[in-house]
Amino acid sequence: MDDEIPMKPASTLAQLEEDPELWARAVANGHLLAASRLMRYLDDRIPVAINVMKALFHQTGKAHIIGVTGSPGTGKSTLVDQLVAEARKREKTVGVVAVDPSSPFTEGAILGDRIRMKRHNVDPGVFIRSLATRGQLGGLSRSTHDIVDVMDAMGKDLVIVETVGVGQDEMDIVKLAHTNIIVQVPGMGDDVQAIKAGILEVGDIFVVNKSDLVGADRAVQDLEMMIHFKDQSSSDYTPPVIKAEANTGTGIGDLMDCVERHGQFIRGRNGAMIEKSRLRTRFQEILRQSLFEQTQDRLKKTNLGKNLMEKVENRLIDPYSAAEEVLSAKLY
Ligand SMILES: Nc1nc2c(ncn2[C@@H]2O[C@H](COP(=O)(O)OP(=O)(O)O)[C@@H](O)[C@H]2O)c(=O)[nH]1
Ligand SMILES: [Mg+2]
Repeated sequence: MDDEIPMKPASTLAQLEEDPELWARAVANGHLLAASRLMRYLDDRIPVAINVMKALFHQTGKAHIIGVTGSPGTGKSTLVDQLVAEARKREKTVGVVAVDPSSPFTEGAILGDRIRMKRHNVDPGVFIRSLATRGQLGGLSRSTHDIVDVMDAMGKDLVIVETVGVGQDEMDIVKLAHTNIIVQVPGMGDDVQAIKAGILEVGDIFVVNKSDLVGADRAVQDLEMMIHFKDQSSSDYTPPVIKAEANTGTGIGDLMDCVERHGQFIRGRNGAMIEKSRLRTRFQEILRQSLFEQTQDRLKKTNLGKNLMEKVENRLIDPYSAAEEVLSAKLY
């Protein structure tokens, strides 16, 4: 086969950097080094990575993308670890992306996740990637999706994204998953309130994890009631509520059944619409990020940004006019 990649890693990788098409093919063929290096380059914003993404685009769109969202400590990582094991039992390959930008212990959390998921590290059917997000203004969502696309292109059947459901970025991530699992734990009345404010709208499956704790049944009832009262006239899908104990694996089979059922549901008459909306979001977020970066770039190259900032601080100019001045300045 002429698209077979030579096995000597060093020369192969050097070769790839000169040929984005070859690199993309190596990723699509499941070449692990090619994929990890691409992910690293995407993190570091190395331009050649974008060319590889362009070449990879037509290999994407096959994976079932699953978001796992919930507050820190609800047991998302433990649950994802179990889901991976369950998916492997069902002979599916899996990619995992762990994102936790809000935690001050991000490094530690990620390390913990790595250790927890270590048992999957030797399994070639599983690819795990943690995203440490160091102040990437507005870019979290884009990088996450780049990574998801790479795993999709690698041919993973499922790509699971673990994220904390708080900020705008995370809501963007939620928009990009086919199936959103929202994780709750018993006794979080306030969180149930927070759910009302938005997450209820995007949840396809709700999990009451730590159901060994007091109040699990009550939490299930509360959620079911809220789902029931939500306007469902436009949908023939009702999000299920599952009780689980991630640390023992209880309820995981049920959960995976629900994931598969939801996958079938969206592949039905809603499929094309959801796919279009995902691509629209992706395009908008790339555009937003590119414009932002381009503007930052322009500001750095001159003193304009600094000068305007000082003027705004001293009330010499209003912030709207300052922003307009940046956008209309001829900097090149
Ligand atoms: N009691 C109980 N503890 C759990 C359960 N699932 C996870 N945990 C524990 O909850 C803690 C946080 O789990 P983790 O998966 O890191 O949560 P994350 O921050 O949402 O990813 C860990 O100590 C887990 O062992 C469960 O079903 N019951
Ligand atoms: Mg976690």
